[in-house]
Amino acid sequence: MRIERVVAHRCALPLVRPFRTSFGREYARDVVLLEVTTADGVTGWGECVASTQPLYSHEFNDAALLVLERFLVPRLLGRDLQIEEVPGLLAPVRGHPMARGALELGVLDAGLRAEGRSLASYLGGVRDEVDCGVSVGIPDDDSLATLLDEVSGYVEAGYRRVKLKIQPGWDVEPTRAVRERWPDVPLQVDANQAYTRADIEHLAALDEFDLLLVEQPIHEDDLLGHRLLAERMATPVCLDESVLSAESAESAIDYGACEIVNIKAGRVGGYLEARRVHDVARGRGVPVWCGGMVETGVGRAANLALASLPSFTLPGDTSGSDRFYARDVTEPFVLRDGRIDVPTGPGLGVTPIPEVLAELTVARHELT
Ligand code: SMG
Ligand code: MG
Repeated sequence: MRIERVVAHRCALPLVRPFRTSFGREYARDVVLLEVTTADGVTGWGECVASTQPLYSHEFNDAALLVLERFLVPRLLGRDLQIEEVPGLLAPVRGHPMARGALELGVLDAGLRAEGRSLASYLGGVRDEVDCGVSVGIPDDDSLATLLDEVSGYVEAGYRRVKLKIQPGWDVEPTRAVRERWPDVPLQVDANQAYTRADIEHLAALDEFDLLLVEQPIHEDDLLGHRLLAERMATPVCLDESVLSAESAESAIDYGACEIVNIKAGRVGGYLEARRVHDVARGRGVPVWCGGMVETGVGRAANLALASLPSFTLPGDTSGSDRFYARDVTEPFVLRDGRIDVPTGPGLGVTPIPEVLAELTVARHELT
């Protein structure tokens, strides 16, 4: 296939409620969608999962657009390529995995659409529906009542697992409150690096709540800290931000810093690298699950395809579109009995609805 044109649509999507984590609070999602067109006139879509500000990681959308336009898109433009060549062609550009992942996804979608093949089938999916979890932010008013009210809505909606965002001052108490109210709900917590090695004893207090895992409690560079925590805690330690490639997943697992892996394609540079992370974990008997970055239907479709691979044995942050959006850019993904169907159509199986995309778009950038 030959890539002829790449257009970035920068969209603003209001969230149904603010999403607050240990690193910030979002009221709306700033999303870059890439429209990739081939010389044969086939169009594919990719989503960049960075945000306006570099708070989850170093990436942010202004920088992603710049690196795409100046360094990434030119590496693919006008040449005959196979999907499998894309990571290698983009690899010389260091860092910026979310920008690389967005472009790779657009090319993947276009290539698979041309072949009439679904992303799940291409990646090696083995499930036609996936178990879904939901990520619950820190309430705006810091109140347990607000938290319980929100969780109650998700439990009633049928989610198969609940993840609570935690930070110092918002950890043991909210986890206890949720566990007491729902003794059987599969539960886990995510700190987004908010703790240090000095907090290991404090974090070990979470053991009493029978959690599936504790996600990225300590700084992403501190593998020793995570290993010490894993040795101290009965609850499995899961890494998110620390895992940037299949190689880093392998190091973290073999070092003893990571007993479960959260896989996000954007964090590792795309869905092909995400599959490599899955394969490394699988080879070591380490369970994985699909993380989320508050994606629109474009990225959500791809995550569902990824989550259909065999070692995704834990429910992912693959919630229904209505968890975040009253109106998504694609047809919404809807939870049914706590699960969502893996798209079966060619490529992503969904596309942005032109009128909705036009309404949500705040800027359009020709990247070619
Ligand atoms: O998409 O459901 C979702 C969000 C899941 O909690 C979630 N993601 O660290 O895992 C994580 C956070 C990062 C969100 S940054 C926008
Ligand atoms: Mg996380």
